[in-house]
Amino acid sequence: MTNTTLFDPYTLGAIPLSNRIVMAPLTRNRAGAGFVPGELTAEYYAQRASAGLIVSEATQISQQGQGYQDTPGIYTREQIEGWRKVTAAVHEKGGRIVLQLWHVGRISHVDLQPGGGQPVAPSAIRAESQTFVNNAFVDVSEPHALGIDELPGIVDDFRQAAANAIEAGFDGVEVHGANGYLLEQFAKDGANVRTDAYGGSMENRARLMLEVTAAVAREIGAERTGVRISPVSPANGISCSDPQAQYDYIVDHLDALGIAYLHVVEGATGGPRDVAPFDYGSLRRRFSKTYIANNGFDLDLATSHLANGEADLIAFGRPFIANPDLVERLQNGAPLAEIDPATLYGGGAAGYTDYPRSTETSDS
Ligand code: 8OZ
Repeated sequence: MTNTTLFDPYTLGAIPLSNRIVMAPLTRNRAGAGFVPGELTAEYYAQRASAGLIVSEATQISQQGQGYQDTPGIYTREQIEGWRKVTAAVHEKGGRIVLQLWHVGRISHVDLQPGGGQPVAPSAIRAESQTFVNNAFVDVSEPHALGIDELPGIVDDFRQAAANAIEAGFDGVEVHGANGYLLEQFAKDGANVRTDAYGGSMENRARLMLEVTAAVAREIGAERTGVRISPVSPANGISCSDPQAQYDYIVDHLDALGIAYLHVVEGATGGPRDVAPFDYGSLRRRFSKTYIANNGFDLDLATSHLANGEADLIAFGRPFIANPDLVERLQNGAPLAEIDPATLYGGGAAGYTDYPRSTETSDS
């Protein structure tokens, strides 16, 4: 047991944090034309800058990597300039923010892909999942299997996106290796039936995630690089027959890269923590640097996790949507506001930047 609390400062690799509360990545679908984040997004993140660390919403590294309408990118000059406004606004408030680098793989639709082509995947297996495009939920499109000669280009897109993130003023990046998207599609055998060096064995399935992370860490520094994983989450129609062995292997090799943090969605993303048996302590022990735990935490569970040494930092997702001052509310025991599900994805300021701070509520 330790006396560490959520409100104690922490040093995450190269990034000093004022507390141990992380704002988890949250997709909000409010990017403007050209998938560029604007002033409203800067205001949204600045309102939440009292988090020790903000992990941005998932951000596509290329047009091919996009799977939902109006999500932001980090592959054009305009996107870099848009994000610069966000990082400046967060830093102005004393906050810290990393960018989550995203390639959706098969969780996409032809209407979002370059030239209206098929989405890409490790294998030509369509996910039992839906995406949001043309203002409607629709089944994802049939993907095509990536040729082995196409993989270096994807690794390089991640590398370039990481460089762009640093140019845009981010404190670091998080590689999105979770939730049924491209890197997890390679890692989990429910989506990967390849017979080349990127499929079959545990080592082969882990290869793309490890190559991407190594390229990103080489580009911007391991001390500014994190990875998010979700070993047992069925999100986006994915499955894995050997998650403990596979993720023990992945985490051993992520640790060898010397990256700053591991961010683990424990259980089903946005759902039950006990969806399947899994020993997260095994990942914690294998990873020598910062372990961020996520999924379904409240103050009590977060406090006991820190006290028991089960995590260094705790990431809260949905509570940050309706509580821009979540850190202060947790610290003061103030009640938490509930989200309006109708304004989660897309739209403007309503349900995005208009949730009041606790003090504003009691003053009015
Ligand atoms: C909700 C809606 C769309 C995408 C994830 C990036 O689950 C997402 C996402 C979440 O990681």
